Amino acid sequence: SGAMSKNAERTYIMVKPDGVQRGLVGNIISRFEKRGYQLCGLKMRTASRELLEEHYGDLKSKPFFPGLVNFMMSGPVVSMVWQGKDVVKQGRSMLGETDPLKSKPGSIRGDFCIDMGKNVCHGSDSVDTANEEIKMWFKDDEVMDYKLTAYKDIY
Ligand code: RTP
Repeated sequence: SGAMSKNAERTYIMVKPDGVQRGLVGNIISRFEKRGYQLCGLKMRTASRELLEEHYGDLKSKPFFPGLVNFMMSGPVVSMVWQGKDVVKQGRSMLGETDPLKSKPGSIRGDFCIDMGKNVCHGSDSVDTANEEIKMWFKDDEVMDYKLTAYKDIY
């Protein structure tokens, strides 16, 4: 049961409006699938200001906050819940650094962007934050709980 709960870790990954505009949704989903993670939630919508101000609540005092919220409202985003071993940390590492200049080729940001303001994707920075963000962006019945039978030896 220790192993079960470890593999049940979940994170919130979001393709930002620039990633959607540039047709990167499929590539990003594919990276998580191929790595071995399980897709538990998936939806698209243009987020409200209220939701974005809650999501970026810890950045409210930053000078870039208004621009960040406006950019995030500029078009639809794709929200995802991914599940599996160490998925919060692994997800951050697959995304790359916030600053694309520090992002290594091979990461999503390292492969696809050069601008901090348009860095393609978001990933939760801790297990606690992940659980909060999943609650913000998904209703309970929009997050699936199912067994991956093809990987029954792993999961
Ligand atoms: P994210 O939440 O989007 O995954 O990004 P993060 O944790 O790596 O970085 P965070 O500090 O939470 O910043 C959130 C987003 O704000 C934009 N940003 N712009 N112009 C700037 O100095 C600046 N700093 C951050 C980025 O788009 C970042 O992803």
